[in-house]
This record gives sequence, C-alpha cells and structure tokens, in this order.
Amino acid sequence: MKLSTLFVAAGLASSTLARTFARAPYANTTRKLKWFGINESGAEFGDTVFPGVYGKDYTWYDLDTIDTFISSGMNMFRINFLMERLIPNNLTGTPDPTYLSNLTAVVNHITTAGAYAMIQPHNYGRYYSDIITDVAGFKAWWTTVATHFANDTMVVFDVNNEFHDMDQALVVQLNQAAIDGIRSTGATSQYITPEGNSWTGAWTWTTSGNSDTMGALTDPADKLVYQMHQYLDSDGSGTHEECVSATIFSERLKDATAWLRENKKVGLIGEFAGGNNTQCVEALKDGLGYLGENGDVWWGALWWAAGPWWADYMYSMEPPSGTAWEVVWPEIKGLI
Ligand SMILES: *[C@@H]1O[C@H](CO)[C@@H](O)[C@H](O)[C@H]1NC(C)=O
Ligand SMILES: *[C@@H]1O[C@H](CO)[C@@H](O)[C@H](O)[C@H]1NC(C)=O
Ligand SMILES: *[C@@H]1O[C@H](CO)[C@@H](O)[C@H](O)[C@H]1NC(C)=O
Ligand SMILES: *[C@@H]1O[C@H](CO)[C@@H](O)[C@H](O)[C@H]1NC(C)=O
Ligand SMILES: *[C@@H]1O[C@H](CO)[C@@H](O)[C@H](O)[C@H]1NC(C)=O
Ligand SMILES: CC(=O)N[C@H]1CO[C@H](CO)[C@@H](O)[C@@H]1O
Repeated sequence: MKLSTLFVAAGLASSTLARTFARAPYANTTRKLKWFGINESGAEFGDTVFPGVYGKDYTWYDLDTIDTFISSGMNMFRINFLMERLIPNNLTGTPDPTYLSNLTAVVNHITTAGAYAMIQPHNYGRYYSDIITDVAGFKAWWTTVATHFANDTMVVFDVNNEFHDMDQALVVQLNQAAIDGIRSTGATSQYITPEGNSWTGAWTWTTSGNSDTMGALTDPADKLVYQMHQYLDSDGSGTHEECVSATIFSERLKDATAWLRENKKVGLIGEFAGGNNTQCVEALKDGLGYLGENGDVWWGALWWAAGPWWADYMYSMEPPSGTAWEVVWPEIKGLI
C-alpha cells in the first residue's frame, strides 16, 4: 500500500489532496482521441464477500498513480466499484457513508485535476448475484448515487459493467431507467454511457441484439456515449496474452463503427487490452489508429486495467512495473 492510498484510508480530506494536485498538465493540442484513460480496478475485488473488508477483500486507488497517468496524457478514469457496497441490502436503500466517502475522494481528486471520472458499478446487471429485474429499484439506486455527483460536470455515469445472459428488453429498460433517474437529479450536463448485453462487445454489437434495440434509448440531455468493450484474443474475453492478428482490433470494430455512424450515435471503447508481444502491440496500434481516424463516432478508449493489487497480471498498467506500463504504454502513447 502506498502513501496516497493511506491518505484515503486515513480519511484525510480529499479536497486538500485534490487541491495539492489540482492541475491538468497534459496538452491537448495534439490529441487524436478526445478521451484516453484507464480502468481503475480494486474496489470491486472480493465480489462474493459483502460488504467485505477494506484492505483485505478490496482496496481503493492510488492518487499518486492517477496523477502519474494524468501527466502522461490520460484524461479519463473508469472507477470500478460494487453496487452492493455503495448501497447495501436494498436497491432503494441509502449509501454506506464510508464507501461513498472513499469513492467521492477518488472522483474529486480526478475531476479537480481536470480529467473525467467515470462512475462504474462493476455488476454485470446483477445485485447480490441475482439478475436485476426491479427496474424501478435500479432507477432509485441511480437516483440516489447521481444526487451525490450531480454538480460535478467532469463525472461520467456508466450504467453498469457488461450485462450478459439477460433478456434483451430488460437490458434496454435498465439503461433507460438509469438515464431517467440520473437526469431527474438535475445532473443534465454529464455524459451517460449505456452498456449492452453480451458483455457489451463491439465485435458482436450488430449480431447480439444490441444494435436492434439499444438505439432506442432516449436522453433529454442528448449526451449518451455508447460503451463497448473489445479484447483481441481468440474468444474476445481478455484472458489470453496473444492477439489473433496485427489487424484484429480494427476488424472487430468495423461493424459497430458503421452502426454508430448510420444511427448518429457516438461510442467509447470502455475496456481493451493486449499482452506483451509484438503482434499485440501492432494490433493495439492498429486499433487506436482506427479509432482516431473515426473520431467522429469514437470518442476514446480505456485500457484494462490499473489498480494497486494487480501484481504481475498480464495487462497491468500500474506504475512502476506493470507489464503494460513498461512495455505497451510507451508504444501506444503517441496514438492517443
Ligand atoms: C476509506 O475507507 C476506510 C476503510 O473503510 C476508512 O477508514 C476511511 O475513513 C475512508 N476514507 C475516506 C476518505 O472516506
Ligand atoms: C481540446 O481542448 C479544446 C478546448 O478545451 C476542446 O474544445 C477540444 O474538444 C479538445 N480536443 C480533444 C481532442 O479533446
Ligand atoms: C426494499 O425496499 C422496498 C421499499 O421500501 C421494499 O418494498 C422491499 O421489500 C425491500 N426489499 C428487500 C429485499 O428488503
Ligand atoms: C449541488 O449544488 C446545490 C446548489 O448549489 C447544493 O444545494 C447541493 O447541496 C449540491 N450537491 C452536492 C452533492 O454537493
Ligand atoms: C515482455 O516480453 C519480453 C519478451 O518475452 C520479456 O523479455 C520482457 O521481460 C517482458 N516484459 C515484462 C515487463 O513483462
Ligand atoms: C478482462 C478481465 O481481466 N476482467 C477481469 C476484471 O476484473 C474482474 C474483477 O475485478 C475480474 O473478475 C475479471 O476477470
């Protein structure tokens, strides 16, 4: 555990920390992607243990590391956490003050530094492992959470991580309920990023049922950014070091790109990664270049993943010695 994590754990005022680092040192004159950033992962660890113990089952994020990323050019952070830890027992309940306080400290640190903080329940459309069918309860959950962040225009609301094996109509209803709940709090200037069924895969977007249904979502603020995920291994799961080919990233994005453009939508790759090898590095460059060329519909990409507990995980971009931080980042930073 590093010092800044201890500051959060010790409950030191986040505003003091945020002011200390209140700078946006990246220059955007040469940016190719509107957004580039990273998944911060750790607060959702131990996802079968509720509420779980801080420091044992899960952790929060290293604020110094976030500053390192921001000065390296990243401007968006997807903050993983669990719905059950933020609002325990009942979707219509009230937030756990400590977990909310930890989340808020990280969000404030990021947005004060001039980057976007994406609030992302890493729940796969489940609450205590059961598929969420209480659409009104889900709307209530999001209304409660959005109330706490309604004044921060640099917050982005991510409806839920990777719905899968669910009724397609239910996925659309849950997304719409979240949008309606968030907007009802007065949070009208923030982006909302809906996710689809089938793990919100870009490569299956037009064959999974998502393309037929997700376009119907409505937002009075007209600030939806469709979030899709794309891994480059054979089954698209992000569980292998190898990438299928040096052009697999752009190939897997083509149909979704056409859907976005035809339907006048914009999108974001909310998770992507590849292993430490030449073919993956080429594939990553190919895909990021493609996203930049199609910047009218693709607003950016977020690497999977950083976080203090990844150790020697094959995709870890945690400084100073994460494999992706050492090998991949120097290769792709010119493309963001
Ligand atoms: C973060 O959580 C820890 C452990 O639950 C708590 O002791 C600490 O006060 C929290 N920090 C903040 C800033 O809320
Ligand atoms: C760069 O900053 C300007 C001014 O804030 C903004 O309008 C523009 O969209 C930014 N460009 C990118 C690619 O982020
Ligand atoms: C959740 O709260 C609602 C409204 O108070 C109540 O009707 C419902 O029974 C509660 N559910 C559980 C599982 O406690
Ligand atoms: C948001 O701003 C309003 C008006 O200034 C204020 O009443 C409210 O408490 C603020 N909410 C939060 C969560 O800071
Ligand atoms: C990346 O792969 C190369 C070639 O296999 C290896 O020498 C190097 O140690 C790896 N780097 C990291 C950080 O794992
Ligand atoms: C692709 C990937 O590594 N996904 C992992 C994301 O993190 C969760 C836990 O936070 C794991 O369960 C997934 O396997």
